Amino acid sequence: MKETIFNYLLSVKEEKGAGYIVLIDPDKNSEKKLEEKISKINQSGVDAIFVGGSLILDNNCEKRVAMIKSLSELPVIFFPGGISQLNKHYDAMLFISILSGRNPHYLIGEQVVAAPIVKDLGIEVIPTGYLIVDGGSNSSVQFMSGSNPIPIEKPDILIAHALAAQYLGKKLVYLESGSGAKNPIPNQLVEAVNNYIDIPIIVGGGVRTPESAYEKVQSGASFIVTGTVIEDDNTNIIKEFADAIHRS
Ligand code: 1GP
Repeated sequence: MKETIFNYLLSVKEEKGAGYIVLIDPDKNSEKKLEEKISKINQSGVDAIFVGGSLILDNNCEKRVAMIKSLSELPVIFFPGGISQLNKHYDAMLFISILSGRNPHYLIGEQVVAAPIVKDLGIEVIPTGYLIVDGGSNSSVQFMSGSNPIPIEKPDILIAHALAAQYLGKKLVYLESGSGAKNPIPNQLVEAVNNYIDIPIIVGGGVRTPESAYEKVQSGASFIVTGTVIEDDNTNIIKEFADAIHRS
């Protein structure tokens, strides 16, 4: 099998039961903090790094991504907040379509603009169906993408979207409650989706404790993403997350 980042992720799932991915927002991290954070990530059993944010407030995104790449001992995967964050330093990217929304720009518009640049840069793409689920607070991604989240009391709607993502040929489904969400996606919803689809599920948004991450894995998540909880100086918790996610 060709050695790709996607195959690496599949092998993590195969060997460890599930993977732990840390999200770094290239907007919020000073260069000094980045160094400390990535050194901690390298030593804590994390499987990959996602880089991206809904909005970048300066012109230093590429510089920070280059820095993350040079410091990281793990694959650095672009988790796109928009084409302005695209550059040559990523090992792969989630080629995301926000299937839960009905905004054509994030269903296909942004992807068309990005595709030729991605080809030119030679970045591996991982087709990903992105489903925004209500996390109990207004999320940046919801606002920036102009899309309504799927209500958590409507599991059938979520299941149908996840199945559609699979039938559209996506390799991953991302169940996103929004960065800093009040509530992470309920375990029963992860389980319900997992009972319907065969492709791996990524869960992110509002996961704040290793125990909660463990429960999502037990419910069928293949990858857990945390961002907010490891921002600031809370880096000691990274290893606890990795251990809990790999415990299953
Ligand atoms: C957001 O899923 C990620 O896109 C992570 O969310 O920042 O809440 O961990 P948190």
